[in-house]
Amino acid sequence: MNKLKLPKKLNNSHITFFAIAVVLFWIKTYTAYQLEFKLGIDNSLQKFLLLINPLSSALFFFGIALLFKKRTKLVMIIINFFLSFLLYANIAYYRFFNDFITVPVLMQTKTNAGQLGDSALSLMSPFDILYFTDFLILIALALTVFKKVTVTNRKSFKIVLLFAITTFLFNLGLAEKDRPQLLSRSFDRNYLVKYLGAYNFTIYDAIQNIKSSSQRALADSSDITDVENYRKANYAAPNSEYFGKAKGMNVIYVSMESFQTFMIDYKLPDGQEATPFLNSLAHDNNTFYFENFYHQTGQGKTSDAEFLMENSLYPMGQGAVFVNKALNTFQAAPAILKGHGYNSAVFHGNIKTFWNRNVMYKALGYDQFFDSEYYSMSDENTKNYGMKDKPFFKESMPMLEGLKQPFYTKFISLSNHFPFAMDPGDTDFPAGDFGDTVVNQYFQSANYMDQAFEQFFNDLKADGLYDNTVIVMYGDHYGISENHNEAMAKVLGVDEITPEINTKLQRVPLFIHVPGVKGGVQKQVGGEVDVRPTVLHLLGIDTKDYMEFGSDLLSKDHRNWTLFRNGDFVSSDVIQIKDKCYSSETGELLENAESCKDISEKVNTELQMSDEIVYKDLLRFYKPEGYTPINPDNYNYLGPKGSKGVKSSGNN
Ligand code: GP9
Ligand code: MN
Repeated sequence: MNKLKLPKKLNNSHITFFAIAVVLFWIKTYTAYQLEFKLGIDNSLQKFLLLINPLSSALFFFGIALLFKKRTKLVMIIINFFLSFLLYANIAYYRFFNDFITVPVLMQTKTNAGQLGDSALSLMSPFDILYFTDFLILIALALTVFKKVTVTNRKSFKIVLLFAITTFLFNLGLAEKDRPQLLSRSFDRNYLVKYLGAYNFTIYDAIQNIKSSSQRALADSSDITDVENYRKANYAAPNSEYFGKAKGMNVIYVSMESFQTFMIDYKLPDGQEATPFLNSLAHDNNTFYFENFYHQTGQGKTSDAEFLMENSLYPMGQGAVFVNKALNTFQAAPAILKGHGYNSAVFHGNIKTFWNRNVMYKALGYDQFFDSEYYSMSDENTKNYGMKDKPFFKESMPMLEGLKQPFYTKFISLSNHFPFAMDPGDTDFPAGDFGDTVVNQYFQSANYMDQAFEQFFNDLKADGLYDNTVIVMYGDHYGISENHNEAMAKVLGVDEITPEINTKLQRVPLFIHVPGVKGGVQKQVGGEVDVRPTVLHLLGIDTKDYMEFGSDLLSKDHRNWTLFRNGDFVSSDVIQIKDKCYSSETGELLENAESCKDISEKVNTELQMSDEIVYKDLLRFYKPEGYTPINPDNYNYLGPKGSKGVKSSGNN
């Protein structure tokens, strides 16, 4: 080895040592990405980003070593060791959990050590030592050819740092181009790693956790008192006509991806209805169909809708509760119902890490999570993020039938997602003709979803579950954004989309089908936050002791207004948009904004209180009467094959 000689100029340069460290590390990380992780790369920009993302990390971290005057090589080797160790830890963890290590995972060492158990060794192979090759090469070089190199200066550090930052910003810029709001929405760890790399992901994750835990640390039990008082003063008592009418029945929630109310009973110019099945459901005798029901989601989209429905709390103004607050204490519907003998499960044909669901569902108390691993994710069966609705519901049936009853389940449909393009052969329904591809395709895509729901209902009838199951179906959030308002004006046959019409376009359908109970079209104004008390009251569970902001839609005291996450709101009389007050009926601007003032104050109070609960994790200080807290650590979602030496999913 000593004979190995580099040209003198290079040999004397710490920069050469640095460059070797960077290149080796870059190659290694990229190889690991290719061999170990399923990142779902689907275009050439993503391929390129994956290739360059280890570079900015390598430049930055190894660049730190250049700050050290004397022990540059040693520091570089130590840094390499830590980064290699982090990469390898992620590799081993991913082999088992199909997920990346996060700060909370590290903090839950008890659970994770238990989960890894005996399997830890079987996840490693002697060849894994290759993931430390660069580390070993650096040591060898430092002891031989670079033995005498000591010179360094801070100027080189500055240049390297500048280069690292430029590479990182270039990387981030391209990533944001491909996936807007990558950092603020932070929907999936796989995405962050794919776009920014495993090391940058760890830094991002650490910053998020520091922010979160400092807010939490400052809170104490007295912070919940105000919320309790507000809650008592605003509680809408159950309607005796409906309370307990569905007691002991199974519950199925269906999240209808991007589905908006304007579609119900809508006829295209040629007279065709895109959603004949849902239209008939809206007029079904045993269905409560809420036509003035609004989504209240923020950046967390589908996951925010799930959060609202199951916790009756509001989502965060920025980011997603599912991602940023998944370690909080919640008293969610599945956990409440567990105390009433229910078994719970979620069905969703997408990877489990999306929206951090595999972590959040434990905090919500879901016994099982049937994610993409349980479905045949063939090219034919999938689109956008995952399973198309028809094969999704079909393949879910045996899993649903296998559940212990009574069950509380949630099916998250997926194929009616932006941009709503259909695969050839999946539809013979004509596209709309409104001069906007997205809007035109929406009709075809919604029609496909409608057929999938019909097939699901038929299957439920065929296997006998239908008559003993409450089915709650809700549109999760808008599908067609304001960018398409020109076409939407044509769809609705109006000259322009006014602020009032735009607000009403935020309506999403809510159906609650209760066997044996007379329903009907419901006019009251409500939002996703109201669903939990409505459904729990139907099941005979009074929610008065739970910290929630919803108001039972069937209660005689239902408040008849609903708010949006940005502070706007709608009631049966008024609509407030950006501090302006309009009449709900005519849409005209009301000069005397007094009519909006009362509700406006409540809206601000509620959003603020809900944020307090979420940001400060206040439910950890509160135990509702008769509620048995669940422990998220007792839940595991290990996929269809399960694993040796690991507890099976669920129960305490
Ligand atoms: C992905 C699905 C869709 O799993 O929930 O996500 P969205 O973009 O609608 O939040
Ligand atoms: Mn969605």
